[in-house]
This record gives sequence, C-alpha cells and structure tokens, in this order.
Amino acid sequence: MFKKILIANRGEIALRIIRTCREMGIKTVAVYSTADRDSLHVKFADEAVCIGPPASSESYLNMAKIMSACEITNANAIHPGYGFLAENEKFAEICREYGIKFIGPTPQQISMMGDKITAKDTMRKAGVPCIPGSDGLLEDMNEAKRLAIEIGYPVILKATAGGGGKGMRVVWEEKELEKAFNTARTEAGAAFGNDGVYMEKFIEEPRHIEIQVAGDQYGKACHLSERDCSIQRRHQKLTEESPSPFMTPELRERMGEAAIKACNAINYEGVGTVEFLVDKYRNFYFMEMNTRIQVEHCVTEEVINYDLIKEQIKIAAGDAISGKNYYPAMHAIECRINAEDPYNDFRPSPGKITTLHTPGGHGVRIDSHIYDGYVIPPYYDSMIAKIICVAQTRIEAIETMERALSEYVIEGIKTTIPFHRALMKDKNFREGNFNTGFLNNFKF
Ligand code: MV4
Repeated sequence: MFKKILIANRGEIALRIIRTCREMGIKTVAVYSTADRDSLHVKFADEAVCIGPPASSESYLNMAKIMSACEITNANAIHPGYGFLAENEKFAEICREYGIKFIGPTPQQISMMGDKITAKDTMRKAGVPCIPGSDGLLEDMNEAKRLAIEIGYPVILKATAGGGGKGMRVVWEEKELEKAFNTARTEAGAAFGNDGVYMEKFIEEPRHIEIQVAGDQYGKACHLSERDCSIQRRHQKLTEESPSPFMTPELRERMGEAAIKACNAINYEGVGTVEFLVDKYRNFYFMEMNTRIQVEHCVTEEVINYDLIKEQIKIAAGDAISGKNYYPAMHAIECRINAEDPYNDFRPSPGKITTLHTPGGHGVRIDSHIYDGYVIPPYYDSMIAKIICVAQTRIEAIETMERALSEYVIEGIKTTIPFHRALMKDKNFREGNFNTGFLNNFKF
C-alpha cells in the first residue's frame, strides 16, 4: 500500500480523500494556491505545499508545480479528485515517467474515452448500444445532409473533443443544418483546438442514468448500480440519486451488463462511470465514459455501503476485485449546495460566510470544506457543500432532505438551498416524473 498520497485538488473532494487516507493509515500531502491558504484541506493534511497564485492554470493545473511538490515531499501516489487534471492523459503519463502512481486509469484509457468518436466507436464494436449516427467525423456539408435524412430529424451535432454538453447543436429540420454545422465546427475549433464534429439522432426528453463501475489491474470488472442525474441546469447537475426512480431490476441488469462490456472493451482499471441516455421506452444508449471519481459518487456509497475512494486507492495499489456486482439496499439523494443566487440566474456569489449552522442527525451526510468565517474565493467552482440523505425509501430520503435543508443556515452569501427546498416539494419530482428537460419549465 502507498505510504503517502499527494492530493492534486481542493475543496470538499480534497477533504474527502484525506479522510479515507487517514482511515487507511496513509500520509497525505495537500497542495494549495495562495487563494486557498486558509482552506480546510491544508489544515487536515499531514503536509501542505503552496503551488502558486489563485489562477488554476498557475496552480491546480500546473503539472510542473505539482510534480515538484510530489518530489520534495516524497509522495508515492497522486489522487487527482475530479476536474482539474483528473482526466488529463498527459498528466497521467508524466506521473508514470516519474514513477508516481496516478490513482486512476492508464493514459491510453483516459485518451480513448476523452475523444468522443473513439469512445463511441470502441463501444459500438464491443456491443454496447449506441445512438444511431455518423460513422465517425462528418467530412462536409453534403455528407451531413445525406446522413440527417437517413437518420431522420431531429439530429444533434457534437464535438468529438467536447463532452458534458459543450459544443452541441440540435437541428430540427434541413433548413437549419448548414448554419448549425458551420457554427458547431467553428465553436469546437475555438473551444478545443479540434473542429471535428459528428452527428447523432436527437433523443427527446431522455433521462440521464449512469452506471458506476470498477475494474482491477487483472482485467476483472463489476458494476455498482446506477445514479439518476437527470436534474441538470445548463449541463450542471444539481441533484442526483440512487437508485433511479425510473429503474427496474430487469433494466438494471441490462445496463449493468452493458457497462461491464464497456469496461472490458478497454480493460478498464480504476473506478469510473458509464453514462447512458434512456428514452421513455427504456431503450438505453451509451453517451460517454468518465474516467474519474465523480462529485455524485456519495449516493452510490450510501446505498451500497462502500467507500469508493478506498476502493479506488486499493485498485491503484494492485488489489483484485471480487467481480461481483453491487445493488442498492437504501435510497440516497444528493443536493449540491453552490455559492450562487438561484433567484438571479444562478449567478456566482463568492464571499465570507458570516454565520454557519450545519445539519446533522439520522440519515444526513454533509461533505463540505466550508466553516464559519470561511471566505469563498471567486476563482474556482461554486460548489461549497453536498448534502446526502439516505433512507429506506425514496420518499423518506426526500423528507430527510427537506428537514436537513431547513436546518442549514449559511449567511453572508447566496446559496442554492432555496432552489432545492422548492424542488423537494415539487409534485412531479416527488413522483419521480422527470427527465433532462425538467428544469427548463421549473418555476420557484
Ligand atoms: C444527447 C441528447 C439527445 N440526443 N445526444 C448533453 C451532455 C452530453 N454528455 C450529451 N448531452 C446530450 N446528448 C443525443 N443523441 C441530449 C443531451 C442532453 C443532456 C444529456 C444528459 C443530461 C442533460 C442533458 C441536457 C440537454 C441535452
């Protein structure tokens, strides 16, 4: 097992990783920017190294600074968390060259899943259901026109270097295609330095259901059931839950098998997530594979009663997995609390927390790095806490969440707590009657 792990991240996920390392008897190194000098991850880690100024590009994304911090502290592994360098194949490669274990998949696995056409092509060949569409990149306008007619409108254009909703265009009829194709290309080129675009049938009002997976270094893989992440706003998830209210035991079996096929196709090593779109007939289609631990991993932890960070570290250290799958025994819901004003287009609201009362009690887990007097810096993601509530049934988990939200007092900044309180009250949400379009017409 590793003696010392450097955590190349900040905020709640850095704390989350430090906590598991402490339980496992592994020493920790925090890295921080000058804006995070007074952060809890700096205080909770055994050692801390300042890696630069506030801008991410000069600190949490600066590979040279992070490798130096690793060298001077003698850490033998790096946990990247999520975001920042978590899905950067170059960083995983540099770790390998330095003899530092990157806690995550291989550089090749990261790069194959990072390129969306390569990912889809790999999955289709492995027999994972994929959305009908172009065979790889669209060469030109004529090909796009021909294909759109063949597939049938509406279609969607996606950037191969994109993902998470960036660089997408829905096209409802032929007269919109030319303009959409050109703007999709230009936008993709500007945003990713790669103007490759592909086409798919547009699935209307789908659910976003993802399967948590784990694979070891010996080619064995398993699934850990699903999370429903359909409640999103502009491709930002706001709440997630497990199990999905739309799931059936039969669908879980089929989606779980498909997700394991996806892992086997690339000999996946580490914990990961296979994202699917699910239509109203319960047809499901591969969308993307995330090769990192995700923000919403906690709902899975609560329903299967496993520490996924511990599993991730054990797999990286060379432990074998049993190969059996995991099924939900409870129901868990997570609300992401962001320093944003939900009454003002979710505009960021950084600043000092002047009063803080944190909920607790039965069935309530809070993963957060905030404290009374903490100043939320404006430079990073606005998520400041996650409330995860777990109960025997979905409706009880919602009731626990309502109680926890009503106890949470955060003053000095605006937060998304009022949004979540309204969501938990919503009749359609309570009935599990929602898809990815739900928030487009949600008023509160
Ligand atoms: C789609 C789709 C419908 N049809 N692809 C959004 C994020 C990126 N991963 C892919 N996305 C979508 N791809 C086809 N062929 C609808 C979406 C989509 C979406 C997906 C998941 C969660 C929220 C969403 C919101 C809008 C669009």
